[in-house]
Amino acid sequence: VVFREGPNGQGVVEISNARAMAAIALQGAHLMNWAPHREEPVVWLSPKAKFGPGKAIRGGVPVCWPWFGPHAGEASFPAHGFARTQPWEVIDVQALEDGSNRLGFRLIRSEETYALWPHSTPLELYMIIGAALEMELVTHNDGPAPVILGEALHAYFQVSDIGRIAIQGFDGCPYIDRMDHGRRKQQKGPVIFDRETDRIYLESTADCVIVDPGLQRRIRIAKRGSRSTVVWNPWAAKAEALGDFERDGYLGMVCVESANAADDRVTIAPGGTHRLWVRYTVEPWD
Ligand code: TA6
Repeated sequence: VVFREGPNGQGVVEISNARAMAAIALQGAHLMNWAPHREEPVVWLSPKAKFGPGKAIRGGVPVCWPWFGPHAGEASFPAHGFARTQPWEVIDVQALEDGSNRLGFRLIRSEETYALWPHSTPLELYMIIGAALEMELVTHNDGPAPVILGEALHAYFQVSDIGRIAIQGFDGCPYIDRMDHGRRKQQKGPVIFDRETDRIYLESTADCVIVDPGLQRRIRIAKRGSRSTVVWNPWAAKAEALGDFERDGYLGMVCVESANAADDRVTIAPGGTHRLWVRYTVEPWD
């Protein structure tokens, strides 16, 4: 495990262990890439990702917290909350017996963040970096009143070609189609892509699998403590407008975000703790 200065002067933690390689920026405790050995990188990072204060890194696994999407009441507040653009500190580094590493991070709160979110809710993120990748986002409520939390691990996965993959695991799930005025629809069969896609799958607690014939691999996403899953690909025009995608970069990625993003936001009672846990594994192509 090596600590080095990153592209924006922020710290970066680099891990190279018996099972995998990874890099995490301290801005946002933002996992930027993860590659199990002998595998193509599983997590996608835009070659045009921008690194700077207040700017979310395009790719990896951004932490969306303590709200998802635009703020319900204040249009000036940052989309997807502030955790992903704030500094975090490392609170734990362990080498595990199976050759992987466990890292712990804590969000550093400030006047700026209390102005956006006036609650005492310490936030920690734990990762186990190995042949699988586990992440657990832990929110404590140290305040006197219940808090309502929106959140997502907004993971970008590398794929061979968005037009050739399918995502299994949502058959029959209701979803909000954000490309069709938020209309509620029902998924039939696997999710496939031929246009900008931005959906919140509700009541989606089962594993899902990204099936990628081009890379001959299946990426399994397991989760606990998350009731919705956001599936997103910006397609050409939106990717161009966002400005931190390479030309045609959208073809090589898909977001599958384990979330509590809609009417499944989480209420944490005073003294309570909420955990959102995910595990990403690559399955052989049989
Ligand atoms: O998760 C999907 C989404 O909410 C899209 O609507 C799009 O806004 C995407 O997140 C990226 O958001 P960002 O703030 O990271 O550019």
